Amino acid sequence: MANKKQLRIGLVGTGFMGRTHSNGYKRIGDFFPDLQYRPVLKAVCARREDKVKAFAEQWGYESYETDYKKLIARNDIDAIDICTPNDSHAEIAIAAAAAGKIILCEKPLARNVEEAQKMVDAIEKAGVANTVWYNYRRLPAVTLAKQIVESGKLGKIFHYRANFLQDWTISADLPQGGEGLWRMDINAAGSGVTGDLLAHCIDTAMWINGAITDVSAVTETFIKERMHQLTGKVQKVGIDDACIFHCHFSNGSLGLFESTRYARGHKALYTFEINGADASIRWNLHDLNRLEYFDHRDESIVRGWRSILVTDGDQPYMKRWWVPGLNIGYEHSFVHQVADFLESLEKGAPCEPTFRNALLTQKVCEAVIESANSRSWKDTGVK
Ligand code: SOE
Repeated sequence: MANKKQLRIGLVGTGFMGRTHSNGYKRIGDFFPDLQYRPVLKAVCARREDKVKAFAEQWGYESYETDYKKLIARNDIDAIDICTPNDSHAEIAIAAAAAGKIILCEKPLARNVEEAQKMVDAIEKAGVANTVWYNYRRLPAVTLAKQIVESGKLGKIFHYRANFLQDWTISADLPQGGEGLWRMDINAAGSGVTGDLLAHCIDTAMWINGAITDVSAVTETFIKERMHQLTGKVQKVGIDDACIFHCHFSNGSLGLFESTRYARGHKALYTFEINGADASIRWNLHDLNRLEYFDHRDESIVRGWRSILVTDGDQPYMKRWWVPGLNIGYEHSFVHQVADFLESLEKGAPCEPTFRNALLTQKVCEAVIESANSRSWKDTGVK
């Protein structure tokens, strides 16, 4: 550690994402020992003192704060990592940028394009390093999918198809808002499945297949009113429970995307399939180390879907882990994101997706919601 540069982390938020990010920081020293930067878990921040204190003890943070402004004001913090509900991303990021901090922000960047644009302006004015945690990019099989598409093996791309299916909000008795349920509250989240789940699909899709230029969407809110956990009152539900959209990519291919929290039996099934003139690939999160590949150029008697177990040392990230044939999991995508971020600091290069890149995903999400509301095609403004 003596010869390493420290990146002193101030984490804001102690929920599910606070845990995934903290785990990411903690694994780096053991599995990416060659990186020059080492994260130091300096402080964690959340409003409730009992919770933040317990989180700091459990995850090994040296200290805690209950006010993010105090965290940002500290001289012993280099980077602010935002893991709070979406409604506070902009406020915290803009304050952190003004204080010259490096910023990592959980997805989606913001609730809407207006907020996201302000965040981009703030970090670019401050000139601080930044990234947004679209973690699925960094699963080895997903990174390999990008490499295969970039190699041209698929030929001209015709179709990109993605789903993100869950079933946790079907009960009408589930309240909206407050702890654990802020994703159900339009004011806290900005949107429903579009910003929460389709944002992942859109980020991966534009990373692999280029810009989504225009969209036509339909959304549905199956349960129109729910009790709000904070007020105790029954209130209108403002989020989209389900969203389906189709779109054009700038490379001429067609996209088809579906997300819902009402697909009984599915907890977090993220899938995509890409069809090109010569070959196709498909992937699903429940078998995350596997990439399936079909090549029409194979001799017909052996032609069929190949099942590639992405665990070899020459496949993305895998030389860092075990030996060929042994799987890694969901949490490793966050470790990889930390590793890539630290490497980008070392090189002085941007770590994608930067805030500016995540703004593009935000633009597509917003166009999707606008299209559904107006029942018309919408340009995304992304090229
Ligand atoms: C929602 O249930 C959720 O936790 C998303 O917020 C995450 O981004 C996704 O990766 C898993 O599902």
